Amino acid sequence: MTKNKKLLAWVAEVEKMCTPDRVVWCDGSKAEYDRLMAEMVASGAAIKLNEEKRPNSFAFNSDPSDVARVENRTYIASVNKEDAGPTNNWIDPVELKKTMTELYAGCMKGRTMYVIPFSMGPIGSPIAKNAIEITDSPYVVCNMHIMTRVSTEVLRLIEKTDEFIPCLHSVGAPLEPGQKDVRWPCAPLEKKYIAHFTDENLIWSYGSGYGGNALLGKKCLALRIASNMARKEGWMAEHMLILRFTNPEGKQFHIAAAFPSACGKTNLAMLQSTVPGWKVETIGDDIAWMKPGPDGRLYAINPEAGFFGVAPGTAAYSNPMALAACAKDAIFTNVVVTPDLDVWWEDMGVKCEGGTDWKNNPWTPDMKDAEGKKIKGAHPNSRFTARAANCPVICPDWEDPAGVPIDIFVFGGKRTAVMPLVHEAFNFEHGVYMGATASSEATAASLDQAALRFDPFAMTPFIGYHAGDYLQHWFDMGDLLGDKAPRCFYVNWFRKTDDGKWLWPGFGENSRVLKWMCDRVEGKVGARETAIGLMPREGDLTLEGLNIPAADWAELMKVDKELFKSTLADAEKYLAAFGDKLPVRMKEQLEALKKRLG
Ligand code: GTP
Ligand code: SPV
Ligand code: MN
Repeated sequence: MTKNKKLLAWVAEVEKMCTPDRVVWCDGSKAEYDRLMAEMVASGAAIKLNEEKRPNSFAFNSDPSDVARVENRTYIASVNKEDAGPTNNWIDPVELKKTMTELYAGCMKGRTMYVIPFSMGPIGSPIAKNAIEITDSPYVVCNMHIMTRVSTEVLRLIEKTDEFIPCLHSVGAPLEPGQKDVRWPCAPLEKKYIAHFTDENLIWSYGSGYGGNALLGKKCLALRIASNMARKEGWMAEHMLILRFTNPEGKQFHIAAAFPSACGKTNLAMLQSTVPGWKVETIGDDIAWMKPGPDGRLYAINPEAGFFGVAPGTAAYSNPMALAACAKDAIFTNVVVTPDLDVWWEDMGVKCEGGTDWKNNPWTPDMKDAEGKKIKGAHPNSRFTARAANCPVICPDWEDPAGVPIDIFVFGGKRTAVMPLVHEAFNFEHGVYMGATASSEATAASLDQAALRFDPFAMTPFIGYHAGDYLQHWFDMGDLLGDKAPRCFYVNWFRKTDDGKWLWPGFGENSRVLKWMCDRVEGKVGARETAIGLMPREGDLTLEGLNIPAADWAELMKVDKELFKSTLADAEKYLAAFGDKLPVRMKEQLEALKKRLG
C-alpha cells in the first residue's frame, strides 16, 4: 500500500467504477509470482511445464480472437484531432472516456483487481518512469514481473515525487456469481479499445489480454506516451534494439536499430558474430529511450527488463541466445505443448511428433486443413516472455542508468526486392529521410503481390502524435547532436531470388555488415557513392567463407534506378498525407534523391 493521496484516490476511483471482488497491491516478489501461477495452473488457465526440461516455466493459450496488437482498435485521444495526425485513429477524449467508462462499469465483477507498481528503466534512474498498472488479469501481472521492474520501491518513489503514469487495463469479461471463468477471458473485437489520453499521460485499455494491448508498460507507455514526452523534453523513444559490438582490440560500438515488428530486432540484438574476434552483447531487443548526455552524444537505455519475443523461427541456428534466455523462468503464449510438457513451434529446428496446439486441440505436424494447407501448431505471433538477465549475452552494462553512447543507427524492413543489403546515408539529414521512408512487406508469402507498407522508423503503430511532427523531431535531434549524431545506415536482410530463395544468409552473418559500418565510423574503409547513398566497395565487406555466387552478390548490391524511381513516387504519395506538417527538409531530401536518380 501507499500513503500517496493521488494514487490512493485513483485506485479508489477505479475500484468504484470496475467493482472487483477484491483489490490486491502487488510487490513484485517471487512469492507473489509463484502464488498467481499456482492459482492459474489450478484454474486451468496455465500449464506448468516439465520442471527438468523447462524449470519454472508456464504455457498459456489465448482466445483465438486475441492473438496480437489490434491497431485498428488503438486510439490517440488527444484534445486536438490535429495532434493525432494521419497515422493514428482518433476519438475525442471526452467521447472516448464516456464510451469506455460504460464498458468499465462493473467490468471486474467476480475478479481480483491487481495494482502493479512498476518502473520503466532501472528503478530511481533519472531517465526511468514510475507507473502503476491496474489490471484484472493475473497473466498480465506475471508478464509484467518479467517485462518491467515491479517493486514496492516504486511506491516509495511515487510518495516522494507525487508523480506516476496511470495505466488501466481490464480483459473486459465480468463474471456473474457462480459463472465459471474461461481459460483466456477477453471481449470481442468491437469492444476492444487501447486508448491513450496523450494530453494527460493516461492509458486506458479494455478487452484484450495479449501483448502490447495489455502489458501497458511496453508499447502504450514506453512508445506512445513516451514519444510525446520525448518530443516535448528533447529526447527520443524509439522502436529499436540496442547492442554493443566489440572489436578484437576491445573497442566498443553501440548500435540502435529500428525494424518493424517481426523483422529481426530480437535476432540482431543477440547475434552470434561470425567475424573472428568481434562479439555482440545485448542491451535491449525492442525499445530504446535516448537522451543527449553531458558530452553531447546520444545515450540509450532499454526501459524493459525482459523480452517478449516472437517464438516461431527461434532456433539454434537462428537465435541460440534467445533459446537460452527462455530455457527457464519463462512464459510461453500460443505455442505447442508436447506430451512431455515442453514447448515447440514452427522452425524451432527440432523434430516434434505432436502435442496440443495453440488452440488447445490435439495436433500432429502432418495435419492439413480443408484446402490441404498444413495446420500450424503455434500461432505465427506466438511469443516467449523471458528475463533479460537470463540471456547469456546480456551486456554487463545493460542496467547502467547512464545508458550507452550510440554510434550507429540502423533502419530497415522486410523487402524481398529493390532494397540492397546495405547503404549508408550521406549525412544525418539524409539518414532521417531513409528512416522516414523505410518500408516493409506485410507478408513474404506471395512474392509479387506482397503489400508494401511505409513504416517510418518502424514506428507507424507507436508514434503517439502527428507523424509529421515526429519527423521534424528527428531533424531537431540531429541539429541538437550536430557532429556527434550517430551515423545512419539502411539494411535489408530479406532479398530473395526469383524462385524464392534468400540471397543473403542473414542471422549471424549479419555481423559482417555491422563490421563494415564500424569500419566506416572509424574511417578504416571508403565507400562508393550511388544515387541512394554510400555502399561498400569491392572487398571491404568480407565474404570470406561464405558461398555467395558473384551474380547473387551483384544483385544484393544493385541499385536499380528505375525501381527506385517508382518507390520514390510511392513515398511521395504516402508523405502527402502529412500535409503541411511534412518537414521542409523531407521535401528537400525527396527533390535531391529525384535529381540523383536522374
Ligand atoms: P517485435 O518483437 O514484433 O517487435 O519483432 P522483432 O523485430 O524483435 O522480430 P524478430 O527478431 O523476432 O523477427 C523474427 C523474424 O525475422 C523471423 O521470421 C526470423 O526468421 C526473421 N529474421 C530475423 N533475422 C533474419 C535474417 O537475418 N535473415 C532472414 N532471412 N530472416 C531473419
Ligand atoms: C511488436 O508487435 O512490435 C511487439 C510485440 O514487440 S507487442 O508487445 O505485442 O507489441
Ligand atoms: Mn516490437
